[in-house]
Amino acid sequence: MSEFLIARREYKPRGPATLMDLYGSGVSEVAGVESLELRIADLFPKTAHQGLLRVEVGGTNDLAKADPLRVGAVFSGGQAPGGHNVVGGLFEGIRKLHPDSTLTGFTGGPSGILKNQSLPVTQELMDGYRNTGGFDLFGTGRTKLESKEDFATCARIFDHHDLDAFVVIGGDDSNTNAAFLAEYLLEHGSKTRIVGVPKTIDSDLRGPFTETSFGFDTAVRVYAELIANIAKDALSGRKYYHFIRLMGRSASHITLEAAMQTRPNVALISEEMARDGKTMRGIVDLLAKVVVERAAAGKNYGVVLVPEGLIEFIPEMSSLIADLNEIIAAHKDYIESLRGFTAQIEYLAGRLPRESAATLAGLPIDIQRQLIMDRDPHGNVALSRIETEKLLLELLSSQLGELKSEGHYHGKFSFQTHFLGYEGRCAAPTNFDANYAWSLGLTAAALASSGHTGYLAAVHGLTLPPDQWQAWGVPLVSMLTMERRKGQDKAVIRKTLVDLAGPAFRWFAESRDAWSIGDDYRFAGPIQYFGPAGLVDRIPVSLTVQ
Ligand code: FBP
Repeated sequence: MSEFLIARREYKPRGPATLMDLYGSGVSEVAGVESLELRIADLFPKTAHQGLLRVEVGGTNDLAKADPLRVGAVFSGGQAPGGHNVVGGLFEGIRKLHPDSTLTGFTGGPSGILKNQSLPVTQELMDGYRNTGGFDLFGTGRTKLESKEDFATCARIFDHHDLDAFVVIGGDDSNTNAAFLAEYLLEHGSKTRIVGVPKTIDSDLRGPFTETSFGFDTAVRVYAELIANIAKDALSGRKYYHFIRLMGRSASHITLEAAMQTRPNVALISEEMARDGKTMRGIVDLLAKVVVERAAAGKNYGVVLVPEGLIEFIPEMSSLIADLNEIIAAHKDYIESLRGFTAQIEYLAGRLPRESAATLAGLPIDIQRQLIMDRDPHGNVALSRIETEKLLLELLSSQLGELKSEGHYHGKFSFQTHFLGYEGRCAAPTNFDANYAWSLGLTAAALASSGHTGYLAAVHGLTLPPDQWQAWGVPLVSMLTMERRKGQDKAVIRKTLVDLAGPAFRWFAESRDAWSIGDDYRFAGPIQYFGPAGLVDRIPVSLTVQ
């Protein structure tokens, strides 16, 4: 173990007072059922009637247990800093309620359940992982559990392990699956209760009781440190534009937060581009304007942030992706049987509507290739592999060339590209994420032991000191909506996008003009794990602005 990990292990996560003494707490239903869309209510006859739960001291459903609890857990989807602390909180919580309670981790993600691959969590094991990044304790994966056969296998495996509860630590898609699994298990008389935990660096699993997901804070702080370093480099060398694509799948929460922390010259927010109906050409115009103005001020350098999901929000590109998704879903086997990229692209182009075929044909070959790559098991296009920043740069370079030939631009345009994503997903959690994830684990323990099923563990009030946070159980069905996936209408948890009327975006929109021409770069610095509270206990800026 490194000196850092040894020292960091000593950090004792903080959280709501109610969770710190689970033995004296209970879970109460505090609000009735939300009215659900009929198509969704019909899919969930057993769980659609469930109301909001709160974990509180002396709640109606006493948590103290006469018998030990047997609980299982799995990581599902992309890594997010704090995952090990969720497991730590869950383990501590069920052992507080009964010292002989056991926790079994299923390995390699949801496929580990189907293959019955698991390991027992012990105190000694947990001690080595407390406050560490990564999901390496159990591993993770993106297998989607959605068929009746998958659910039947889960029921059999849970029964084999005699599990009272099972905790899914996952994002929107994984928690959607958790809602269906909870319903299936109830319907088939299984005793295993399902609890979800909101995980994802993308922070797109938000709701009235979930201000962000765990992992977001740490990941953005890593990116902000790197962006600020790059900005210093740009300012020192004065010869490059740095186009930095940031992870985050569809929503631009990561880019918005990173921009608030670092103040780049331009930060594109996908949701705003979509609201304004910006085409690819419109976005390139916007970038060209900044480059031309900066050149006039003698500045041939700068920093531009590009969210990885941008491409899905550009009207012609989103139509193309939707059309491709439908064709790929319907003809997957045939397309895979075609030999080589050219044959595949010709087949797809021949089936696309005319406008989409024209859009596809106008794209560089590399981007075409990236757009038709395998979808993930949830039907999502692999956004992290689409080099949107390079597409923008290709178009921008040619536009600047035209402007130069017309005498409107006299600068020099050289660039560097970066993609920041995987660098931040397994960093050691910040204090905020360490506390938040631990509290979510404890909340999951409370919900698991109270016998409720089909709930998302939620910890709310995150701008307050951790001991004032509140713990909730939100019915997963209340988060569902109908969406088109893989060519079909499906009940899914909708990704929460940046709210353009919300305080964080408004603050950004009011501040950014000064950043585009000035060099207002803010040196965010690295995550601090030791030192004064003002440095170590920071929380995401986007949560604090009013
Ligand atoms: P989750 O939604 O599963 O948490 O994944 C988040 C994410 O990091 C996205 O930001 C990114 O697009 C994707 O995972 C990358 O996936 P993979 O790890 O499969 O390359």
